[in-house]
Amino acid sequence: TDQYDHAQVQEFWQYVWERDEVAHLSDDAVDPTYVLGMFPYTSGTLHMGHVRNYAITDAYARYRRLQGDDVLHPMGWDAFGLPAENAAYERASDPESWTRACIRRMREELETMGFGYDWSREVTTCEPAYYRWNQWLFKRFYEADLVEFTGATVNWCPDCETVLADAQVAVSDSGGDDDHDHHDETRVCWRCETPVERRELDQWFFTITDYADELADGLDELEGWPEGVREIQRNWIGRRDGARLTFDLSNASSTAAESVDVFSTRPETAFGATFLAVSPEHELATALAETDAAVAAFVDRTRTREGASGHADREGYSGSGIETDATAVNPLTGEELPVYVAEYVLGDVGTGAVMGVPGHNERDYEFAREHDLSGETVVVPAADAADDVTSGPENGPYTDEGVLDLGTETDSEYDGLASETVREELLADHEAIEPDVTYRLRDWLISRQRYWGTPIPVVHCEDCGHVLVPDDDLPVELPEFVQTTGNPLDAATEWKETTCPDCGGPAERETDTMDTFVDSSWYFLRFLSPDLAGAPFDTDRANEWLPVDIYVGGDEHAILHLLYIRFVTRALSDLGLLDRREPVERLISQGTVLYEGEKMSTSTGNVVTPDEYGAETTRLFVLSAAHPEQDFEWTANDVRGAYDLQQTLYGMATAFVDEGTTRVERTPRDDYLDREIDRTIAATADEFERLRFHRVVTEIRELAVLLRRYRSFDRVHGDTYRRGLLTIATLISPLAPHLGEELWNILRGEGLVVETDWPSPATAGDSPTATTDAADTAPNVTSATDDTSATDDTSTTDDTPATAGTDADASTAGTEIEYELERRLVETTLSD
Ligand code: ANZ
Ligand code: ZN
Repeated sequence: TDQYDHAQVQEFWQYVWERDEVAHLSDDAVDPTYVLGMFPYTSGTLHMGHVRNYAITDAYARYRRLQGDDVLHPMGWDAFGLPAENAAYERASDPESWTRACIRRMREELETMGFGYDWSREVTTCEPAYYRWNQWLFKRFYEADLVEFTGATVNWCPDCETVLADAQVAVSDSGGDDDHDHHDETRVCWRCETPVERRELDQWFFTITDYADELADGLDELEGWPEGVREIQRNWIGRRDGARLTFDLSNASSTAAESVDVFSTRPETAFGATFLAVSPEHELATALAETDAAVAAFVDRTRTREGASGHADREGYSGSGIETDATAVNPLTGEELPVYVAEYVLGDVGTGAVMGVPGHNERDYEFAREHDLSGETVVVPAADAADDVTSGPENGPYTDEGVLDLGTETDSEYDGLASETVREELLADHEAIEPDVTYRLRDWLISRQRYWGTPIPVVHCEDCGHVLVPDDDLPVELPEFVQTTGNPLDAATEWKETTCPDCGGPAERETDTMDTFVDSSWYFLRFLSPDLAGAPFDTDRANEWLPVDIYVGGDEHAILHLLYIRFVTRALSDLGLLDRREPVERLISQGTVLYEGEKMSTSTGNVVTPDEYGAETTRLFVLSAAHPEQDFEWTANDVRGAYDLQQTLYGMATAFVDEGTTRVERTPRDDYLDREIDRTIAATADEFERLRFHRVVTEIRELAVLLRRYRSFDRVHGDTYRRGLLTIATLISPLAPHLGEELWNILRGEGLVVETDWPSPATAGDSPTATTDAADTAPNVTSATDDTSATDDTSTTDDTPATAGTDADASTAGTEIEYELERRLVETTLSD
């Protein structure tokens, strides 16, 4: 029969595309369009999120090729990471073989889907030829002062004697100590369930905070990025403009320190400060603990708490704190304030100390309540300023701007002024108050005490300290994997023991490996010159080929990955290796594919394998279901609809070629149809540009309906009808490339649709969009859908009474207006 055999069609065209290297991009290409999907982590199988992601980039890449662009559309593997190591332990194998097997399987799956990648540019991050450049970049960053080696708190299992990643820490709610410091869950080792400790270890960092301002400011210019992503990044960087206030310690005899600095965004509220609090990590806490046993005990207990450092949750509030015997002098009022060590003050935010303003700050208010401290309201809403009520914050803090209201006892030049004005004047006038900025962003901790990652190219020499491995000795390759409780690199004695590149004495290799986000922070550059031996990428080519014109990926990468590629691009630019400072022009954050309301993923187990209707149906469906940025529900019915569309189009092409008795003389209908084809061509170009693939499909369905209608009136004019079908073949080819080729082949018998050009209008000069406006086409969508999915070849139209009845008259009458009326009549009938 005339069924479209998707399995056979897919296999055949994939073979032809590979043979003809249709997705290959020559190195001489001039400023190609760079289309990139976030490369997958090598987990072993593609899930629906990947399929959607890569269907989007492939559709756009193929569209740009039709438009005559050279297109860079590469693919690679994010191949290092903990899961490979875990899998190796589970299967008593090694991370490399596991990863290789995953890559083989996933590449096969990508090929089955017909995604058109330039595989000659494939990049795999676990290969020494790739990760040597991580090491090289680490060295350049080190030389540029962008690397730091400093203490950080890590999870430590005392039984396994190893550092644990956050993901390896499980939470058990048994055995919690129900004391007042709110820790009633125990964090345990994933393997042996021993309670996890926190340890301070020296770790490697990239000092991304050097670029905090630039990374925040740059967001304003990223017009091709979704505002949501920009806002998330802005919050993550968390720039806060404020002030640093110096509080003198009045009984300094008890400590070495003479003053404490605090950071505040509202320095004018210092008029209402009633206490001062420092974090358990603060040097004042350390000094006070030396002479005060109660403070010492408190500091000990809280220092290793969650949130003490790094990116741990900062939102949680704990009211625990302890009063010390120190007192501080309020620089604005001269009042003596009690000094607390408090858990809610974070060691790595601002100065690690706060002035407590219960009248205007939520957390200070909570703390004051728990510790019986008074509060004072010093800023009031402008409307209340006249009333002479200066009460404490009984009803909670007033956190907005307002007017300074110090009551009758205090006499100040600022009283009655707007809080913003007071702030500005204090910053300008007061010597204990200086402008200051803080950020939420922390430096990027790149150390991992793990095997399956890039070795950090450093040796530790007793005499020379840290010595970088010379460029000529890169890459520092991973030793063979051994199964052990701790970091296998620690156990690899032969590998670890080395000589110092400086003095030739005995030295030890660094056993930390790099965070895998380092691998993915510059991979888009490696695609430009994947085999280059002397440098990570070709600078001239990068300057010509960048930015990535369109980057598509899931929103789980909206923060770190996208921040890191922006940081690394800037750092490379400052190293003179790149002109650009922003890597990505247009970012698409794809929506989620839902299945019965839940996210469809490998981990939830509800991945639909595309076997039944073929890979192409999956592509066509995910692209036609919704705009790339929207979520949509996977339903069998809609999948079936995508499948039927393919069958219908295939049926139309074969029927035309098989029976094709055609007419030679043109009628006004042919003019009309030509104009409709032109309109469709123009409209779909616009939709492709905006990635509205679902509207492209709608346009194609409508054109198909029109063609069938045209065919039902009379014998078709061969050229017109063929042109219509060929247009459909071309327009659908970015979405359903196998079908596109098949239709093309049936109708033309030669050439490839991937190598053709975007169709040109038959009616040059006419405004192609003039014939039908949007309001006119909108109602057709349903009828078009119903029509094409309910029938499988053109003969069915003969059964439609309205068509049969008008057929004879229409062929002779044939003015355009009549035709238009007929069309609407038919469509009305169909939509009933
Ligand atoms: C006094 C004050 C009064 C504050 C007021 C705010 C409002 P946000 O609020 O997110 O912009 N802060 C400063 N250092 C801190 C630390 N190490 N740990 C915990 N909190 C800290 O962040 C700025 C505010 O966070 C600062 O301004 C400070 O409280 C608090 F009406 O100072 B503020
Ligand atoms: Zn040495």
